[in-house]
Amino acid sequence: MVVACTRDCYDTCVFDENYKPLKLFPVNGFACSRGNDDLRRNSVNRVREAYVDGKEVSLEEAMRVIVSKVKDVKKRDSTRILQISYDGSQGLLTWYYPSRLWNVLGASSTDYSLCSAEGHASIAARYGTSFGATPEEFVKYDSVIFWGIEAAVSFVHGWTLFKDKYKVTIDVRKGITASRSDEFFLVRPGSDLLVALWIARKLLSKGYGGEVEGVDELKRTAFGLDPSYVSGATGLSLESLDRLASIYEERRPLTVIGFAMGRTFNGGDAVGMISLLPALLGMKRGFFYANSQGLGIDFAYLRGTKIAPPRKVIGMADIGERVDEVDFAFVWNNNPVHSLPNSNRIVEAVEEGKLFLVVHDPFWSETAKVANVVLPAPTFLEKWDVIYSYWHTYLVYNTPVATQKGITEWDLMYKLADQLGVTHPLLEESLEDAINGALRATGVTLEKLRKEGMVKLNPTHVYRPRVGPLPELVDPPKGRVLVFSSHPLYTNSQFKEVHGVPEPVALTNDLEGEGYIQSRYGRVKVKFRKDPAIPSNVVYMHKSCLIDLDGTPINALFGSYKGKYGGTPTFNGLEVSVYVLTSS
Ligand SMILES: Nc1nc2c(c(=O)[nH]1)N[C@H]1C(S)=C(S)[C@@H](COP(=O)(O)OP(=O)(O)OC[C@H]3O[C@@H](n4cnc5c(=O)[nH]c(N)nc54)[C@H](O)[C@@H]3O)O[C@H]1N2
Ligand SMILES: Nc1nc2c(c(=O)[nH]1)N[C@H]1C(S)=C(S)[C@@H](COP(=O)(O)OP(=O)(O)OC[C@H]3O[C@@H](n4cnc5c(=O)[nH]c(N)nc54)[C@H](O)[C@@H]3O)O[C@H]1N2
Ligand SMILES: [Mo]
Repeated sequence: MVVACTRDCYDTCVFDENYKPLKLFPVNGFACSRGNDDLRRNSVNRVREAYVDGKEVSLEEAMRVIVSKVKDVKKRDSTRILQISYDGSQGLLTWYYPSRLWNVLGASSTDYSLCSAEGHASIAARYGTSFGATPEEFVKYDSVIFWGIEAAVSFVHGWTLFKDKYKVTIDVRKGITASRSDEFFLVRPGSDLLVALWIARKLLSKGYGGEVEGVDELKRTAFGLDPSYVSGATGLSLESLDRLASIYEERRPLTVIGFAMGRTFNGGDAVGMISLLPALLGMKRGFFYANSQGLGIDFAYLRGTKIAPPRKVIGMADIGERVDEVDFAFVWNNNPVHSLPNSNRIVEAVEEGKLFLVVHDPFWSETAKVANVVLPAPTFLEKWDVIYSYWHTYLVYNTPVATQKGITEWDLMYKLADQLGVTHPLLEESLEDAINGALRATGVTLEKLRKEGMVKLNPTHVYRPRVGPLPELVDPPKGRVLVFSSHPLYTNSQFKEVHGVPEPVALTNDLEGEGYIQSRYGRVKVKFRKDPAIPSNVVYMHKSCLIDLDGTPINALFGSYKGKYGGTPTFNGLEVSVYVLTSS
């Protein structure tokens, strides 16, 4: 019997029934601070009852309100209903399966682009799939390049596997990963494509690249680069750029590409080009980005989108801007006020009575706090589910270890369907059949998972690398840009229960005191702290900072600017101006 930490994290740790981390590779008997905090967090800040307009009501009453609203909006235009979910829990039943109801109803859907779609799509354009190295393959390398990833914080188990190995970091600031690496290359934000192209040029000029289809076109782009432009734009001397190429040639490192890279300026092209570097050297799948899309799990089957495709898609980058197109939003497993661009517009639409917002969450998230209806959800410690990892290849049958509070996502879906009077084969398929249908290509059944607790998948992929779409050479941002990274104590907006609401602190190398960050979309008030390690062109914040000093979401700074491959909002590299109000 095992429990999986179902949160949005590379590691997806697995615990025994006493909630001790398994000694099994790659969990290796330890968890991060969040994994260690989970049991005590489980009883704090919980949504315990249902609420309508801030008043406690019975679940039945809350559902009556939802049903009447949905019927009303659906009569006019079902696409004015929007379902919003993301990766608060990585359970197949918690996250994916409940979409069926909204797809059957003809509601609008998001594009699930928030975190990593940009990189997935760009790598898939070169390899057919974004599936890269597995943990078992990580340990075969004796060196690693952490490219745009604060791995020592965001990917603790992956980082630990390289403890005694040669580590190189490429980042726009000297973070923990960079400080603990053998070599560090400080690049200008959004210039990674040029760095990667320079390395490619060096390797191509030495005759590498023969196995990669379309390499002649890449040569034209790479050999056409002006060395002084590349050096100026990236902030790296030609010696440093050449040094990186030699590291690739001599050490043949694994390249770990951060999700953060897909959210940078021109990040899609950068991720694609970086992922190709090992292929130029003939290293088969010598990169890692995220393996979720190559496990063989049929997520579309779970969501029912093959049979009932969403009638309309509003990209996650665009929801704030297009909030006028929505009258009713149903949110679960996501905290949009924290995480979506332009989220202040979502809050305003609710406050103005233009948007009716329903949130199903175990905790009082920032979004639950402003919602019209709030419903209590069990945490992953309180319900069974099937969990996958985007790094290792174990599928886990999660067994509850605490008494259930609230209503599961699937029971809520069945009840709402029943009260709405909708019937559809997608809503009649049993949970077991839905899981087995989604796992068909993996050869694993729910029965086997239940019996064994966890089962290792062995996905196979054809390896035929190609250059794919040629990258666009655009100038990186020139001014100060905003950059985010993971906080060691929080996962996105989670863990305020243990550590409090993170202060809106922004690090720069010169400012101290309260002041504003201003972008072309909005303005937020923060506390500036001086940190000499931050380059003068960077404003750095933890991505768990949610709300500014005046109560405005930090994401008021963002608009619908997004990547061209997967539509991921560009959270890193937005040009901002900063100014201090009072000195302290
Ligand atoms: N502790 C903890 N772990 C987490 C999470 C968490 O919230 N807390 N979140 C999880 C989730 S949802 C995700 S997506 C992953 C994110 O994990 P990562 O991919 O590691 O992303 P970040 O931690 O956001 O930041 C990575 C680094 O990118 C750098 N960076 C920013 N812009 C650029 C650029 O233009 N070029 C280069 N080279 N570097 C740049 C930042 O300075 C930062 O050091 O981590 C997961 N793990
Ligand atoms: N400014 C800025 N914004 C960003 C980023 C950034 O770097 N900068 N990063 C982006 C990234 S990488 C990501 S992944 C997103 C993350 O954004 P979110 O998806 O909003 O992240 P989480 O805090 O993980 O929130 C998920 C919500 O799911 C709830 N939840 C957890 N378990 C369950 C469950 O079992 N059932 C239900 N119903 N709910 C559950 C949690 O309580 C929480 O309220 O934010 C993005 N937004
Ligand atoms: Mo993410």
